Formats: sequence, structure tokens, C-alpha cells
Amino acid sequence: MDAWTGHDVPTLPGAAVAPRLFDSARRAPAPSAPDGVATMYVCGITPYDATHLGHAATMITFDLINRLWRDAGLEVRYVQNVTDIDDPLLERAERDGEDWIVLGMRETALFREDMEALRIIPPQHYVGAVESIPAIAGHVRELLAAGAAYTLDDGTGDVYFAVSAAPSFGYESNLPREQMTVLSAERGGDPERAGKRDPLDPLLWRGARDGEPAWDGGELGPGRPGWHIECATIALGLLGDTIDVQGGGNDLIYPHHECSAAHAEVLTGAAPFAGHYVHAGMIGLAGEKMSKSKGNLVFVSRLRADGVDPMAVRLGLLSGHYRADREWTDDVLKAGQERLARWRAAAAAPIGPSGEGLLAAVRESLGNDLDTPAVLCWASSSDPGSRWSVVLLGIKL
Ligand code: 5CA
Ligand code: ZN
Repeated sequence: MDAWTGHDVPTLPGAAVAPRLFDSARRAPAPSAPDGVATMYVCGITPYDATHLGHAATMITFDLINRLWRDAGLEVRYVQNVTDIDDPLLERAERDGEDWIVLGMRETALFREDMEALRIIPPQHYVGAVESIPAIAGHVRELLAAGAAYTLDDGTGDVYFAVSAAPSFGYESNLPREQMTVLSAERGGDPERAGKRDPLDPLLWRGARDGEPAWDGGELGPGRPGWHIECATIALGLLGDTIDVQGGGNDLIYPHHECSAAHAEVLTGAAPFAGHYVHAGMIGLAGEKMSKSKGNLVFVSRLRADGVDPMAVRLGLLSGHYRADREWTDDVLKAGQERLARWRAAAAAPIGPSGEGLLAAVRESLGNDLDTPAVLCWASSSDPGSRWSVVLLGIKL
């Protein structure tokens, strides 16, 4: 499917290096993207509701990585998915008496508008689960043929991945098994399901059910894809056997990124699937993670309709560190609006010699696991170098 429209990103003077990024697997920061090309796969939306500030914060985080890699002279290959078929989409469509395809298309269109307004550089490939079904089904058949997957014998046609087939399973999240079991139940898995070899085995292919959409799976029979194999397949098809960054919010550390990595590694034999597993913190409202299922959402489109400048939203979200779970409050927005106004007022001044020194300092901070709070402190209204810094931050004055 089509992504959104991009914009020119100016080249800045001087030299930069690729950022050090915290990797969930290593549990430490490490240099990213060692050679000329940098590859990134970011887990995008399940389009059953509008883009909220949590999605925006996560997309801004990976946009920053994209900008820093470009600033370091790397060619960036960036892929993002849309989970345009999954249980939550069908459930919401059913609740509202709406066609799931129409719902998904409408919310995806709104997401594109929001991304453009927030000045997120578009991915080269923006890919839906539905359009990837033939490739996904092919991978599921390969996993079955390799003995890394099995079909439940309860007549449903459901196919599961055997986590025992992935020798390093658990390396990405570093979680104890009990916690994996709890998270799996909370995040779309089914550890209690009878007939599985291991409670942690994730679904690869859901056999067709009455009233649910289904696609031809060849010898799998009709059905629809599981969630983790969707992302593994899209990334492998467009970026190769291994990637530099696998990204998303920290709600995806387990089971999603653990299982996608396990699928990819068993399919290709190359490990680790991602050089860095990078996770953005959860944006909350009044003490709770902002989520479509909880309904405690602040929508980007609502703020835009209310006349809020998307650059103030971007600055507000950048004022906290990307890895920190943090709250969105009226004060965060107000501070973003005030900072934007100060920067705009200062932008009229010419860039003097001090500008290059500031740019080097900003690069160093952002290169240190995206330390945006430090940068926002320095890029003060009075320093003309802030005009270069804002390019790196993706702010348009
Ligand atoms: N389609 C899947 C990923 S393959 C999905 O998680 N969709 S989502 O719509 O729930 O989330 C889209 C992206 O936003 C994911 O990277 C997710 O981790 C991130 N995200 C969701 N809620 C929040 C939040 N409250 N704060 C920060 N990021 C969030
Ligand atoms: Zn994903």
C-alpha cells in the first residue's frame, strides 16, 4: 500500500556518526548500523482506531533514528507494516456494525495524514498484512516442512510454531518463563489452549472460522495469518535475512518481537535477526498506558482539528526520553507550544560560528541513545545553532 508524502531533509555541515542505541537483547547501548546501509523495520498500527499520542511517540522515535542515520551518511532502508487483518480489527468492526476493510482503510488514511503532519519521513515500503498473505502462508508451510511448526489435531486447522525449534528463544526479551506466560496471555497469545506442545507456542495460521475472512493457504487450508509471522515475513521479504533495527513500543518486547525473531531465525538460519531491538516507552494518560482497548486516548487528529501545531506535539513528545514510560499532560503540550514559539522567534537570527559547535554537541547527545531531553535544554531560543538542531529533531520552524 502507499505510504504518506515525504519532505526534503536538508544536509547539515560537518561529520556525524551513527547513534548508539539501547538494545533490549543486550540490555545495553551499542553502536548501530555498522556499514553504509542501515535497515529498519518498525511495527506499525493495527488500524481499528485513530492514531493516538502513543503511536505518535513511537513513530517519532524511529524517525529520529532515520534522521541520525542519514545525517551520518548512511543509506536508510525502512519498512513499516499495517496489521490490516487481526482479531481487534474484526472485533471493533463487529461492535460498530462496520465492514472491517472500510474501518481499516479509513484509520490507515488518517494515520498517514497524522504522520505527514508530524513530519515523519515515510518508509520506502508501507506494507499491509493482507497483501502479504501469500508470502506468509509460504513461510508457514516452510516451517511445517522443517518440523518447526505443527497443526493442532482439533479440526480447526490452526498451525502453531514450536518455540523448541528456536535454540535461542528468550534472548530478545530476557524474561523468565512465568512472565512470558503472563504476557503472552495479555498480548494476543493463548498459553491455556489445549493441544499445544508448549504453552508459549504462538499461532502461525488460524484456520477459517464461520463469519471470519479467510484466504487460500494452499496445503494449510483456508485461514488467516498469525501476528508475529506477519512482521517476520514482511521484514525478510524487503530487507533481507537480518536487519539493523527491529522497532516498536516496549509492549512488543514479548511476545511479538521475541516470536518474530524466532520465526525469522528458524526460516533463514541467520541470527540474530536484528542487530538492535529498540523499544519506545509507553505514553500514558492519567496513570494508564494509552491504548485503544482502554479507550483513554488523545488523538493526533483531534489535536490537529483543535488547531494545535503538530510541531508542538512533536516537541512535547521529544521532551521526555524515548525509552521512558511517560505521561502526556496539558503541561507537556504547553511546554512544547512555548518552546516552538521561542524557537520560531529566534530563527530569524543568522547562524554564527557558535552554531557548528552546538550542532556537534547536539549530535553527540542524540547519538547517545537519543538523549532528546538534553538537546532541548541546549537548543535555547538565543542560540542560532538551534536552527540546525531542529533539522535533526525533525521540527519545521
Ligand atoms: N500492529 C501491531 C504491531 S505489528 C501493533 O502493535 N499495533 S498498535 O496499533 O497497537 O501499535 C502501533 C505501534 O505503536 C506499535 O509499535 C506499538 O508498540 C506502539 N504503541 C502502542 N501503544 C503505545 C503507547 N501507549 N505508547 C507508545 N507506543 C505505543
Ligand atoms: Zn509487528
